[in-house]
Amino acid sequence: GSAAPAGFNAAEYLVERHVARGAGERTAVVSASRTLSYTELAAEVRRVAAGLRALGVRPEERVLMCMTDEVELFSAILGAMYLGAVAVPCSTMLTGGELGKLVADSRARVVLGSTEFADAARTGVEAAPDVETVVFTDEWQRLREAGELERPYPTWEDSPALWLYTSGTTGMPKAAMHRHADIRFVARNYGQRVLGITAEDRCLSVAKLFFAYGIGNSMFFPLSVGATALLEPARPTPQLVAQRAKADGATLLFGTPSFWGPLLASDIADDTFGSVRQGISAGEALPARMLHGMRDRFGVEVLDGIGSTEMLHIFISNRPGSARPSSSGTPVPGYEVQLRDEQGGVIEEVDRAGELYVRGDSAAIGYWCRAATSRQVFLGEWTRTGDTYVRNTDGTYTCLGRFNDMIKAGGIWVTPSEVEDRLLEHPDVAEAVVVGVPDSDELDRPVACVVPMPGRHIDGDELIQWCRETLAAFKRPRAVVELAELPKTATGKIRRNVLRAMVAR
Ligand code: 3SK
Repeated sequence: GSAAPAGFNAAEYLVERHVARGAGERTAVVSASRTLSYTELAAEVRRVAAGLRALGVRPEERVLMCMTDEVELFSAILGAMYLGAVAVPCSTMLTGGELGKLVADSRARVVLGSTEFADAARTGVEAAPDVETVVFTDEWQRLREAGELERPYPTWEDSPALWLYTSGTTGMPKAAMHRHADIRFVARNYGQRVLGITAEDRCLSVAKLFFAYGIGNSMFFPLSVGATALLEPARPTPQLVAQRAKADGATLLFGTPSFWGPLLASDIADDTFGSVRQGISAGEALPARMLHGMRDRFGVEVLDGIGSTEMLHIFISNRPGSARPSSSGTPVPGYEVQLRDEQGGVIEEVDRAGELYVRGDSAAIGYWCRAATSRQVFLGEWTRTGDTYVRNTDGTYTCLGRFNDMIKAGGIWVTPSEVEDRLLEHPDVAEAVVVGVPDSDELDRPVACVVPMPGRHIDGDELIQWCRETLAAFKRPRAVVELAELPKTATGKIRRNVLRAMVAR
């Protein structure tokens, strides 16, 4: 039989462990409004856990959050885990309708929201009959009044801790379900063994806590070693991030190519990032121009890596001191990767493209209530990434694009069919296909290719606005191309590759 499950609670590991070891006075988190020591954060986590329990939340139930990066979200995620419940931090970029689908899918009975998202949250909750209580940050005291939960719920390594919604090629986003042990695994293998994070580090992330990339950067890695998380609730413009990095002495700066590009185009002073010992990039492949620009102008080496929500964080990465342009690097300790051809055969040769598969102990246990999709993605110990990669002669891996039609815009997945469905609701549109078209930095942007209804013409700006009415802004097409017809195969399937090449010209 299998061994008895080992006890482990990620919130205790990330917060109370440091207090128990006498490091409670160290700074755990600096937000836009407050600074909390580990002792203070531990108390806050125990209070939120007690407050959630008083609202009737039971271990293993979901608590959904639509909140900005502030101390409240930090303690909500950790408080839910401390109670043995499941934290479900959701994107703050979604419309009320989009959020409602996630709330209903999760079957959360308690929703926590930042007051500024009250309208979206209220609309969302209307579509979710299971929700009993919504607490906004301006009534947070309600959550803190029930005293402190004395001790963490005795979760096991394999108990569910965190769900992160991710988009798919078709249909609704689905929740990748992560265990308590996954959090320790990514913190040890990427945070500690690749980045060499120590208690002296101060982490600043452009990606927010509701992204897998962001929660690792701003919570799991710093808290795993007693370091400091720098939280910023506002949109991460280059000016704001530069100001926070300088004022708060960031040592690790986590970004994406869609941040490095505007940063390099800005007039921000070259000595701004003097405290930063390492830059990190993920979300999209880092263009060589940005790697060189960040090093030559700001003196910051940016390590490119690839991760996924399904694996919780980065599993192929460059290494400090030897970042190689146009490469995601080599597997992170604890992970193995394979390239497979379309028949599933393992590719041994270098320079031959294949789909990237990864094996490692932080893989999600599946998608919530998506058995068929889970069986296609989580194949025993191996997880399919959907990315096309090659192995170079030096053993590093380079990304060539997607195996399917998904588009990564600004580092965030966009499901073409979701945007196409919206375009097709417009009375002027007969056919619509959305493809990812590379810009001058080779970063994909969604472009809508549209065939008008007979006798009609397409107004591109109006169609983009049409999409913005019901879809999150990051999903909108950045351009609209009118076509007389779409390229199709003999059986009527749209030839997306041909379309991509047509509109890229
Ligand atoms: O997009 C990535 O490369 C990534 C990195 C870390 C965690 C999650 C993701 C999707």
